[in-house]
Amino acid sequence: MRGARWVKGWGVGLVAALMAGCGPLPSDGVRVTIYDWHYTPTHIRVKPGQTVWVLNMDTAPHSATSASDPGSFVPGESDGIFFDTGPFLGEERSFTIPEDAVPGSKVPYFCTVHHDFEHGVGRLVVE
Ligand SMILES: [Cu+2]
Repeated sequence: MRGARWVKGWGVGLVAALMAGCGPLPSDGVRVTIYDWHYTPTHIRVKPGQTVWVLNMDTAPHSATSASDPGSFVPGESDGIFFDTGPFLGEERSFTIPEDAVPGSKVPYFCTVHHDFEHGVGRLVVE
C-alpha cells in the first residue's frame, strides 16, 4: 500500500511538472505547447538566435517541423530556416533560430506524424 501511494504521489508530481512546462523557461526562449492535438500558441514570433522549446503534453507523438509551403506537409526550408524536432512524446525538444535569420521571415510548421489532422499549421515569424 505504501508503495502504491508513493507511485500515485509521483504521478501527481509529474503532471504538476508538465503543467508548469518542465521548469522555468530561459529568458531568451519561446515555448510552444502541444496539447489536445493543437499547437499553443499557433503563431509565434521569435528573434534571430532565439531558442524555441516544444513541449508535448499529449498521449500521442508529435513533431514541429518546418515546411517550405504551408500546404505541402513536406519537411523543408522557408526563408532559409529549417527545423525538425522529430516525433517525440512525453518530453520537451528545442530548436534555435539562426543568428542571421532575416527579420520578416515566415516559416510554416506542421506535425510529420499527423500532417494537418487536427493540428492545423503553425506559423513562426522572425521579428
Ligand atoms: Cu501530431
